[in-house]
Amino acid sequence: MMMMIGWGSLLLMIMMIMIVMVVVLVMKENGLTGVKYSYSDVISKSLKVASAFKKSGYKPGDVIAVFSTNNPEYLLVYIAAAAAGLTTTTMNSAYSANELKFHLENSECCAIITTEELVSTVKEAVGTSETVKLKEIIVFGNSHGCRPFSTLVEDDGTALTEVYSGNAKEDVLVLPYSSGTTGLPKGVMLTHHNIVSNLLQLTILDFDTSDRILGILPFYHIYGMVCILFSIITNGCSIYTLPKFEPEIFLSTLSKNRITCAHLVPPLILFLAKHPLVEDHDLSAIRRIFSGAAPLGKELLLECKERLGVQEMIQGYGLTETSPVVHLSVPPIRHEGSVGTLVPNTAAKIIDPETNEILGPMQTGELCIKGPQVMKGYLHRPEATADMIRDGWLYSGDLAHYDEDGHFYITDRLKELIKYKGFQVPPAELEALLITHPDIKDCAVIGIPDEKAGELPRAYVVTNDKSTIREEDVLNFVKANVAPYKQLRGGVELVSEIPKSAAGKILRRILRDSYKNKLND
Ligand code: 4UW
Repeated sequence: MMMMIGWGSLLLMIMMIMIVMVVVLVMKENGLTGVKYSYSDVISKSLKVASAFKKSGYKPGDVIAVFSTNNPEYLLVYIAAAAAGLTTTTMNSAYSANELKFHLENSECCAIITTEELVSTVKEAVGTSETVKLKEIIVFGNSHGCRPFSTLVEDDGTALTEVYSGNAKEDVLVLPYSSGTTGLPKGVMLTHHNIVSNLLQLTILDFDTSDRILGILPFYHIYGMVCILFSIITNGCSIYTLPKFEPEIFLSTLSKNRITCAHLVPPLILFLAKHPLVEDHDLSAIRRIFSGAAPLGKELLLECKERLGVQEMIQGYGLTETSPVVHLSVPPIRHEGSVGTLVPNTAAKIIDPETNEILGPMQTGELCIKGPQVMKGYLHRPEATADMIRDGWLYSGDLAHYDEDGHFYITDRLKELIKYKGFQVPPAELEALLITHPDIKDCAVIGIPDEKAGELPRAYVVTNDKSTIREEDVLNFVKANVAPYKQLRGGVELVSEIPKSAAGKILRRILRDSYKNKLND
């Protein structure tokens, strides 16, 4: 049985391990800042920030946003918000002002915490919106007209008389966004119960307080948020944060700090397996590498394992909607291409997507999931929630099979989602943007395979009769409006019509097959 505990109980767990140092390191453009917090620092500072939130008038259920690259203070915000009963929503730090505006409006957040570099994007997003009702912009550092985060950390703590402990199964702890199986990004309501359950499910992995973890994957995405940042709390490890990937800094952080566990995505594993720079660094302290968010081929996994001499290459599978972990290839690992077995207290079934019939071992179908980590639902989207969770089962939109030993293999995606380097690129979002172009009358976006990035977004565009726009114009139009990771790196093709079903649904499979055929010609 999963216990009904909330974040308050987690804080108590931190207190128990607070003698252990959490060493955090942040790098800025010009080198290391070397900021360090111990666990006791994290608790005392978080509670002060929570008190400051209370003094600002934020009440349980209010939403605050973090729009930032990785830094150690991220953890303070998450814990402070939880202690004050607030919900934290997060978004990609590469968002354009338009993308940010949608997120701020949709999540109805009352405050945003951002970096000096991103303040102008926030101001642009707020400035063009009548519905964004931010009470304040808080900044890590200093920026004109914004409240420095340091003033919250310096609060006297008096307004927080007790750590919030509401209803663990109802209260939303975090609100990351995901497009799910279809459509635009939606707020994924993950309760205290969801997150704490998943952290407890993750304790099947033996971490040690002497483990040193790399925090390079973004803390705004569910993988970095839960599997990396929150899980250090349950494990008592140290974390070394990095705001972005730069080959030399990435490698020297791994080697100088004798990192023992690195949570990565397939493109970073490809880098470690192939890049010549790797030879110049001593990575012998790494005992464990995690991979998730996108498929990792067996050959690449073995190549990286062999080159680095890593004992364990662990794959994890899950979705934002499942907090995220559903499967883990827990050591000893016998099936290298697999995402492993189900984590405790979780059930799965594979069904035929056409008939809903439950399939047996080695039969491929849609993976459905049940467990305490399954989201409460999508914010303000009951119909999208009902579409994804039916009879208590979450329909993942992924195609998978399992073998006789209960090891699962993710083989394809049924849903329309594209993943560029593990980041979500919802085709519906790009299609909605493309159709606003005066020369475009119809369009469709699909993902095409790419060795380095996993997938690249590619657009098929039908132009108006008198239009003279070319592929390049479409590329530039998209480039000007979206975050860099959503650009049409897979190209643009001008076509005379978009294949659609009788009900008007885009037949993406036909476009994918036609792209494959073209390659083979
Ligand atoms: N293999 C193939 C995989 C895999 C995968 C995810 O952006 P989201 O919503 O969420 C994530 C979650 C990442 C994650 C989960 C559990 C875990 O242990 C871990 O680290 C070790 C990371 O990215 O995207 C969800 C979609 O991403 C694909 C799949 O299509 C899923 O529906 N996906 N993990 N190992 N595909």
